[in-house]
Amino acid sequence: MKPLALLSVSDKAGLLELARELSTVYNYQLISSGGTAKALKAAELDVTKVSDYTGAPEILGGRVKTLHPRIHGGILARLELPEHQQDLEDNAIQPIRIVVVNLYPFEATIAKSDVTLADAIENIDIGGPTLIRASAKNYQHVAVLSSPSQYADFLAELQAHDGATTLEFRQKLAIAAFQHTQAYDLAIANYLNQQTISAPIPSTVADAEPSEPLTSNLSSSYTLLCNNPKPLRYGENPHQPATWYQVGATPKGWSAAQLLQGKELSYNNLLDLESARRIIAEFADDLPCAVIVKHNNPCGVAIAPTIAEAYQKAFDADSTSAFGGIVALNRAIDEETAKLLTKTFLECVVAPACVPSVAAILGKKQNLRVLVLSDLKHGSAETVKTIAGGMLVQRADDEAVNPEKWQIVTQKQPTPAQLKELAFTWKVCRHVKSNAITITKNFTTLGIGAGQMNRVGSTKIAIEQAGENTQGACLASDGFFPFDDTVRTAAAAGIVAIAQPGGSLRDADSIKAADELGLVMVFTGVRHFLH
Ligand code: 93A
Repeated sequence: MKPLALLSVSDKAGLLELARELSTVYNYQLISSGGTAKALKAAELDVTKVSDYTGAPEILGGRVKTLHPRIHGGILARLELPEHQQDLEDNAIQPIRIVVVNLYPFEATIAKSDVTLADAIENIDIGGPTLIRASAKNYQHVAVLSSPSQYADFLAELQAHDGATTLEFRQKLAIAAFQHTQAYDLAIANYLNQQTISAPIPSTVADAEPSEPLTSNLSSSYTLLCNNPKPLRYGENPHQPATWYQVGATPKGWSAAQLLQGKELSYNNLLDLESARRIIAEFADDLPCAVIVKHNNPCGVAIAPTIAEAYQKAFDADSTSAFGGIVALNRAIDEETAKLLTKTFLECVVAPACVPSVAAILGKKQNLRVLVLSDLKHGSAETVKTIAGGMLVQRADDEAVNPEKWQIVTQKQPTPAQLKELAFTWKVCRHVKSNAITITKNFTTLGIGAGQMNRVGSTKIAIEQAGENTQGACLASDGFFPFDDTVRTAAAAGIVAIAQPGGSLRDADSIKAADELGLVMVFTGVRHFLH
């Protein structure tokens, strides 16, 4: 008796070539579901219909085609076991050792603009994944092909091993098979989940189209991460549809935060909140600290004996930029702070808790979004960005700052107070977009230069923002100084101590300039580019 190879494919690309070779070169008996059998017959290949082999017709309009013990028994049998052999014999089952399946095109179906829920449901393949998973489970004996892209390698493998496959090869096919069925099921789950979400809130911006959740456009590599899609009003701009996904099965981070009052969170709110959270996380266990973020960069950060004072200092650091800002606090919002928060227009405030009596005070600013996030410290372990045809994943830059490892490179040594200030300015600086320069005094930011294409440019912006206050202040730079110009510009403005990574070919020039001008400089040995 010829060995059986089962073929049941929706995408018939490459099918005939593969089937012909299996049948004529390797002497397999082909067995196929209705449509596949028809295609093979039309090409004059010798094929048995599954329904003829099982004696069970395809029923329910094709919903049951291959779900039969004579098929699954043939796939799952372990021929080395006498009891399996016996079962096959008793039930007139022939072993099936090659299975070629590709699934109903669910993702292509839901991508169609006029798709109905009924169409989508009918394109949920049940028998196909069952064939794939059964074959993959029994990879010790069965080779399973779940995509036409595997056919060429498979034929090469047969040719290289006299019509057989190696265990290693079959194991790789099994891994690919389980990855494939997992992604397939996730696409179904995401789609069905989307069907239960209420329509996005209509935009008040005249030209904004209501957002469509992006699930159907996401490649399977993203859908693997995504849960609970929540349509956002729009993305960075009104013409950009956007969706907020939870990563993982359990709500964590912003997915677990409580919105106590205010409008729905926007895409930009979430990005700014996350930037603010990353900075406040640096000071989570510190004295009371307040952070104000605008467009993903801090415009004010301060530490003070009370949270109200810290907020006021952060606000005064750059009150122009603080308008419309996002505030993060490392202490509960108390009444005094609540009163200060309502004095100006802010988009959001987040704190680890909220004193109950502040509800009435904050309630006066109905549009202010007030969030409680009990764990401000922990973010994602990785960051993800997309590029054409791919995505970049890296470990988050979240290692704790350790001044004990810093190297003092100038003749002048920092005082203990200066060292503390340098640690503060450095912790803020690492969260400013590159090229980043921060100038701080008394644990308060005075000037921040962000996102400039050259470092001196950032320094000048920070100095200008700080104004007269730079006398005696500390400065941090996220990257090393390629020349001594930043040291000279800083010294001229009255800066007394600098923290920078070091590591430039011309470090000696910067150190010489700092010594000449009587500055303290430390090398942190760590660079903190942020793009
Ligand atoms: O409707 S199903 O879920 N029920 C089944 O028993 C079954 N068996 C195979 N879909 C089933 N298939 C799928 O049919 C395969 O995954 C493949 O995509 C398709 C091939 O059908 P045909 O050979 O009739 O074109």
